Amino acid sequence: MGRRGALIVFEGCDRAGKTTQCKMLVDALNKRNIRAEYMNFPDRSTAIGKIISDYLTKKIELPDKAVHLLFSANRWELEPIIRNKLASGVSLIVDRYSYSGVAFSAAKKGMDLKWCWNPEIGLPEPDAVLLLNLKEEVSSKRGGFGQERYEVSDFQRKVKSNYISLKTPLWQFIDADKTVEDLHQEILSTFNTIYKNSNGKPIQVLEE
Ligand code: 2DT
Repeated sequence: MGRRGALIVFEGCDRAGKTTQCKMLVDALNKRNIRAEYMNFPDRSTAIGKIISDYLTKKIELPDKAVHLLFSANRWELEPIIRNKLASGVSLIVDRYSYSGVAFSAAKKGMDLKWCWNPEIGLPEPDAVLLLNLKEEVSSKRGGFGQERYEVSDFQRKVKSNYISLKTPLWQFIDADKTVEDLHQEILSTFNTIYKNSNGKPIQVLEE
């Protein structure tokens, strides 16, 4: 039996370059014969993901708590796949995870961090969470927000402060204010360390 894959999560506010960097990392690893795949949450392709997508594009309205549980259920429906892939040696580069789930929902009125974290307990814990950090002055120069729910500055500010509250030793803050290629090189070298350190360690689960 070979080694398990590493579970690496990317988090951060909109426009920090998460998706671009996740995909570049997967390509670079595959070129180096390290098996890796991209995953993203919400995964809008599943039955639950379709409801989430309708909510984000404002086609439907849902109570805050209900939609929070759908985002979480979207991770739980993929949990067996995550476990199988990691066990078979595939590293997963995940674009948003439970931390986005909590940081976004808890930015709403009447939603607290603890309540929001509860349904995440028991999901596979990442080997590392890379938070791509961008100062607001810089992110606002990267073009306007889209039309989806949550794409407004005030809300994103609350999300950012929630991310800070969720910080654990697994987190690594990465300054995203650099060229795409420089950021990629930094992430690649960070990955190498995480990959080495995760060898032989069983996957843990998210705890209270
Ligand atoms: P993308 O723009 O990355 O598709 O995200 N979100 C995400 C939540 O509110 N809860 C979650 O659990 C997750 C994973 C963040 C779409 C939006 O969905 C938010 C932005």
